[in-house]
Amino acid sequence: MKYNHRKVESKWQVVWEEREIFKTSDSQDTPKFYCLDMFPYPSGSGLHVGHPRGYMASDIISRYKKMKGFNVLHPMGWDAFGLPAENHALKTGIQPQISTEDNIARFKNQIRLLGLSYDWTREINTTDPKYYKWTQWIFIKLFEKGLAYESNLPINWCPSCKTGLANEEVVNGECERCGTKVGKKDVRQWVLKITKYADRLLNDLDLLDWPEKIKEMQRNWIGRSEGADIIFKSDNEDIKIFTTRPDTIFGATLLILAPEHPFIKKKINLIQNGNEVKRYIEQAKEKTDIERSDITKEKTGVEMKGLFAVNPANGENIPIWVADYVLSSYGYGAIMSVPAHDDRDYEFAKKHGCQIREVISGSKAEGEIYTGYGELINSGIFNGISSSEAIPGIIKWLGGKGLAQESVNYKIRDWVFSRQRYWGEPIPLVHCEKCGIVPVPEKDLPVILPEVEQYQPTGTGESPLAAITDWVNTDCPVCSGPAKRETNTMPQWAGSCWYYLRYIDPDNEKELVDLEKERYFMPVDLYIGGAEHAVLHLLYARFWHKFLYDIGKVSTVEPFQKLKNQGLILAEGGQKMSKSKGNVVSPDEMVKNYGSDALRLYEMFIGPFEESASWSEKGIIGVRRFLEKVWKVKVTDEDKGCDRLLHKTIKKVSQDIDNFKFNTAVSAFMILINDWSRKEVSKGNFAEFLKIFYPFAPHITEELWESLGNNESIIFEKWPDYDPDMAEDLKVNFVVQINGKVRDLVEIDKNMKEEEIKEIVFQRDKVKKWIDDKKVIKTIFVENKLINIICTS
Ligand code: ANZ
Ligand code: ZN
Repeated sequence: MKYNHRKVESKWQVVWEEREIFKTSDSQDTPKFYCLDMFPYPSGSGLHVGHPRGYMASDIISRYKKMKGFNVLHPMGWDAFGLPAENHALKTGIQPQISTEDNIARFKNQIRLLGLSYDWTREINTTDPKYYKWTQWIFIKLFEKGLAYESNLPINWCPSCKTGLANEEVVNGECERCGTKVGKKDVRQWVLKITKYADRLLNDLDLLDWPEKIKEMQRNWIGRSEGADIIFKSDNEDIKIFTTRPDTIFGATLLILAPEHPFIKKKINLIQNGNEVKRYIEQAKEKTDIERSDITKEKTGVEMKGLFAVNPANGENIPIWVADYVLSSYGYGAIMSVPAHDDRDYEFAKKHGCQIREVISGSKAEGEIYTGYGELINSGIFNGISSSEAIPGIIKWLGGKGLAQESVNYKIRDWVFSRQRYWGEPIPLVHCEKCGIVPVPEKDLPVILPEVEQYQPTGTGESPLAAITDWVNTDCPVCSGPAKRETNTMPQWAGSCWYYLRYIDPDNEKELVDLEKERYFMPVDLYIGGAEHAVLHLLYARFWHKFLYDIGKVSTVEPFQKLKNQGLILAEGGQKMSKSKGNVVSPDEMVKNYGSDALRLYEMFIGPFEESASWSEKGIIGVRRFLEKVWKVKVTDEDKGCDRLLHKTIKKVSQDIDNFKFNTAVSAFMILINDWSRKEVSKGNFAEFLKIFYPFAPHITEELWESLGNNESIIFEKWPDYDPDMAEDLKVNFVVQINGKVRDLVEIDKNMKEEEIKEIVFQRDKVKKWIDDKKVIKTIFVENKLINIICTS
């Protein structure tokens, strides 16, 4: 009978659903395994074959763990708030509520066709009020603990999306969503104090089994620097600077302020060239922080003539400059500039003719400066001391005069959390003239996102919700007086900060998650998704999780114990798949033509899981042929005895799944089936093969399993054990003779051919020694026993 994948696959998808075999049990009598996929944003264009590569891997792991006796939690849902649906609404007038629902239906259908083993009874959708009630609840807890605050500082603003953005959403100075250059704007906003968790977010990375690359990106993003705050006095004012190199202070020959520094405004009348300074400050406003800190750009700046600052180490009067490479957003927006030992300061001083004084001795190349640690020179009482001693020494010395103290700085900024857009969770706060800002009481949650007619962002810093007066006007929950609702919405990252908790207890109306269930299922044992979320979702979720830990809602300090990133699948030819390039391969079509099992198997076979790989239609055709060979294996009731290759395959596949080497597991299957296509295979052996093949190609294996006379799904079978002795390659001790005398003994695989053995043998020192410069005349070979090398004597 021919292998008809359409018939087989749709049959089993229905059976699985009807028998609810992927339903996760809440009873806690077996060990659990929580296997989580990053849930998708249901976009309008559907999935391409690259998206589900991670889902296929997590599906293999989930089915494998289930057969190993774990109670597997393997859920799926929808991260459905966000700009694309809203922009679509702007273009077409179709409500985001409706297009989102359509897109989810489409995605779900695509995912179903792949035969993935999700427990759909736990499906969640971040735009469902029953879900976002708890997103709002968490926000209120953050607010109550002083971790959500209102701010009016200038923030990143995307002029195209007409909304504020978090630092993490600005990539190389551009909006993460639309690529428009991001500017600054003064907008009232809600900010979350992620900085309060900076140290824990940094330190606890050590607890995680994550790719080192992602951990390093988070470390850099948090950017912890140890150093000192030092006060420079000028005209009776204190100017505080942050430095990581207090040991260089005797070489601080100028003080440089960021253009936004308040000292400048305050003293503008004392500055002889005040107009020039003002002009410079205006120009600086046009630049982004990225441009300003670009090391390849020329270091511009203006001296503030008539003003001086006192270097607290040596009492010298040093000039004060304004320069835009000093950022107002880091440290105190002021630096002590040490041209002899800092590259940027050196460039600046060279260009503007400022004094350069060496204070650390160290060897350097011609025309360069020394930026390392060393011995102090030109540094008064600290001369001759090493940097490592001088750093605490100088801090202590100046500290005694009240001019310095140890300090730690972070690059990470608080998280700008409000968006001036429509399609997001309303921030559940009320502004009352009498009571101020009041959180909406828990009993009144969720604050439902009202339907609007106009999605147009206003661009004024207010969201489209501000125009719905009967929604905005409300009663104050405290005094019942007239009050107005907060009209900003949450960013697209809010719902994904805690969704993994909701799968554990999706219908709980009293709590975001039942504590006992949480304790059983958490942490997530394996999290699979793209690497592009390194400092966005993966950092934000860790932050919320730690907060939930602090208020006693979760029991683990980290949410995701192990993380794996899937590599991209590129188009044939190596380009990125995209709709605009017209090179997208649709999974639906592949499933139709070759079957879901073929697609799953091919995406695992295509290359190492974490590396990118190019699609090839020939490749999937090859895999499909392999499945046909599996279909045609001749099974017999006769006992054919033990099969060494089968044991070897069980061992290899088990280890490969544990190590995420799905590609080599597929190769192992191919080797086995090639061997089996030449013989008859006993029923028992074939059954063992089906069990290990099942996680990779579940439909065909269910069908073949049934044809062996089984009624239950193969998922309830126990993962096969292998006999370690049988799984070993057979080895033999092989004798090497030279001119009839035994000279060496080598262990080789049984049945090795003469040519292969020669390659090994002639490389051996013991053999080389005896042959030396003699000529080999002939060899005598006895399989599995010996080789006799006859040479000239
Ligand atoms: C004097 C000095 C001498 C410095 C030296 C470095 C080398 P990280 O490691 O990134 O934390 N700095 C401080 N505030 C700044 C700001 N707002 N804008 C631009 N630069 C700023 O860098 C800390 C160093 O960056 C500080 O140490 C300061 O320069 C500079 F041989 O102080 B240093
Ligand atoms: Zn009130």
